[in-house]
Amino acid sequence: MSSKLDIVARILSGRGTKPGEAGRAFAPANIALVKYWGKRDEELNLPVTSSLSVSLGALGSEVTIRRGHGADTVILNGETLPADSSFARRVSAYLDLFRQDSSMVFHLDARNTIPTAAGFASSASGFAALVRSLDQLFGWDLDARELSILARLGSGSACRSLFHGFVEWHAGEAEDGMDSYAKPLAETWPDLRMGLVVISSEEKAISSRAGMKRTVETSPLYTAWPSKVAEDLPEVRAALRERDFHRLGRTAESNALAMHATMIAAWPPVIYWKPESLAAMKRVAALREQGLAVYFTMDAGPNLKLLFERKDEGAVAAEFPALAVVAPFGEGRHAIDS
Ligand code: 2P0
Repeated sequence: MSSKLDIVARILSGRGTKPGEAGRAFAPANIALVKYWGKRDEELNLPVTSSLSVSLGALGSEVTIRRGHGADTVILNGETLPADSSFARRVSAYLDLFRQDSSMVFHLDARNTIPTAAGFASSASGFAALVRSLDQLFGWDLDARELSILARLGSGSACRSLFHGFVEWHAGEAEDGMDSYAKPLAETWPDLRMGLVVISSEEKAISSRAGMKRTVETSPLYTAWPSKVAEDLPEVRAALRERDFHRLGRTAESNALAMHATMIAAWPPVIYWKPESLAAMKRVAALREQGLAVYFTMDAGPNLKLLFERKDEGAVAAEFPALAVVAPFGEGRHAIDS
């Protein structure tokens, strides 16, 4: 079995080893339309299934990394994190993969261009931006596949945040995961909109990492998940090719609900929904009954992400007054301005 260090050594062999002054990079956040839920290898973050996401354009993370002195420092949105905080520890453990000796320490400054309270922020854009900034700092000049694999070692969904637009993470089959990485799709959809319905911005009680592990280990419904993804991936690819919004929306919504069904059947159950989440889901269904083309997706949390098209933005926003609207392909306004 390969360790993270084995994979890093293989990818970096023959690459530059002399760090420069600094590295700085941006990576977008991403929202899955066909979800990643469950690993076949927890060390390497190798997924059971492929997944497909859309990146959120200018909304994501910007990371600057420099060589430091003494001990690693991690600044998030202008605040220095305590070294024993879970995020700082996770970043330092990841940086351990790249230290040439124990005296090599780093100073990392990460800024989210999405307000954390909006609930879109995730580790995905952070690890993707960190990998790109390390590539600059060390002058590795890695290709997209190698960058995506390194990002996956930090957080599975980070391998998709290397790219803009629609992105597919190919699960791969190799034990060492060298064939498990993300690639951008050619399709675009300038009129596609995503709206965030914030139900709660509190930190969740169960991390997605722990939630997916418990689901794989205990949920009797998990065996159905790979076949659900195998049906949904070609549906979403076809919907993107044909710009068929209803096909996209219903597949994404059904995929998210199937994922939540697997976790609800775990033991102890993994339930991220709040009563207000369910109320919002029912509102979306009622609006569809009235003829409005709106669907939702949900991740490992209580918030809903609405899918609709530009022409319906006014009608959807009227029903969800605090809606933060994102244009993943950059046209139109970004309603998120913290
Ligand atoms: C996704 N999620 O596809 C799914 C849907 C949450 C629900 O990817 O353990 O933070 O770092 O590989 O990537 C969240 O999981 O987990 C996630 P790790 P990650 O977006």
